[in-house]
Amino acid sequence: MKKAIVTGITGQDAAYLAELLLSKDYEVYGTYRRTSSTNFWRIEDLGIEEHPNLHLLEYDLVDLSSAFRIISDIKPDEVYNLAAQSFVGVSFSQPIATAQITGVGAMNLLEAIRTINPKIKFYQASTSEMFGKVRAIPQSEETPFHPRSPYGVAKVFAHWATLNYQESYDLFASSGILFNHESPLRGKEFVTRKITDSVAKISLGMLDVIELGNLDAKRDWGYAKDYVEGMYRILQAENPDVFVLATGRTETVRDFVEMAFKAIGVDMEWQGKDENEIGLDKDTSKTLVKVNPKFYRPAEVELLIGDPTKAKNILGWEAKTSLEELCEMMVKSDIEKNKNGKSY
Ligand code: NDP
Ligand code: GDR
Repeated sequence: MKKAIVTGITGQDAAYLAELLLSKDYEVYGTYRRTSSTNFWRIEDLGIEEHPNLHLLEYDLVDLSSAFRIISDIKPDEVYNLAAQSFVGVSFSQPIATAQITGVGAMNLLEAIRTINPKIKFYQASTSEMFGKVRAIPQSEETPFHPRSPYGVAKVFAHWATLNYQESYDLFASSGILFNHESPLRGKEFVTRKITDSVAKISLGMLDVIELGNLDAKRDWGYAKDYVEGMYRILQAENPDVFVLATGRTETVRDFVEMAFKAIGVDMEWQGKDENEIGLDKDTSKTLVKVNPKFYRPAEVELLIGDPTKAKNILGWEAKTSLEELCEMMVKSDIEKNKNGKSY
């Protein structure tokens, strides 16, 4: 039975990846950090929290000694480093913590692996945020990086650390450059889930208006469950490498809002510009969306669209779920969660 450590088990991707690895008969060690109230709702939602092959381990990414301990105690075949301070907005207010967790945290694990057993395979959760300022459309493995946030900067460090350890110590250390991927398990601080949860609340009469930041930002959004399959395939490939996982389609935040309202049968129209822009119900003229500059970022990533050709050719991986299907799935799930008073 193969053993995998998946860091960040309380997060979206680790929950789906753990589910996938369990279905492939792995022994999965999911790591969480100690907080005053632990939060396992995602693995509970997936019904895997009591799976006999899922073990929960306390681990903080910034603690090098713990990295050595978990690698030597568990003796894993594969390590998927999915834990991070992953919210771009917060990285502007907590840049140093983000650098330590999201950047140095990855190197702690690499150090432990190369010292204890360089045969352990390592996956680093890299991100399209490393591309930042648009240098090419679409963005591929060859596109230069220009991060636009402390989060992006920290992820570039972790990405290059992964490649450096691969080249220097011959580790099977790979990096997946994943574009935005969402799901009903997405955190509510991220824009898609904020929108679908708010639309659900509006449809249930629990909220009047959604306040958002930059409506013009364009993202390449896919379904998280499709993407964890790609992570798994990256570590089963013949050689360690870098792969972009994306859908190849980009839409604005405004488009996603329209799609989410469509899922509850509401057609929208837009009036005004920039911070005065509002979104209205076409039939009733009721205001549904307002812009609040408090959600703007000091530097924005305007346009992301990925080129997943390499992943398709080498891994046989493709995003399967359309944005419309994903958005509808999230709105429906949020309506159910809000109805049951269980809106995490
Ligand atoms: P989430 O924010 O849902 O999960 C992040 C996880 O990291 C949580 O379990 C969190 O724990 C944990 N964590 C945070 N700080 C620490 C720490 N100091 N020590 C240990 N664990 C910590 O992220 P996603 O699941 O969406 O993303 C997974 C990874 O992929 C992240 O690294 C993210 O940056 C990256 N990524 C995500 C993309 C996406 O679109 N989702 C796209 C590209 C990359 P807690 O619950 O306690 O906060
Ligand atoms: P992102 O995701 O920064 O791409 O990082 P997020 O959903 O936070 O923002 C996407 C875009 O929407 C704009 N936006 C808003 N964002 C939030 N959160 N809240 C708002 O109210 C709002 N209004 C507009 C943002 O400005 C941005 O342009 C995610 C994270 O999962 C990262 O960890 C990951 O690396 C990248 O995706 C790929």
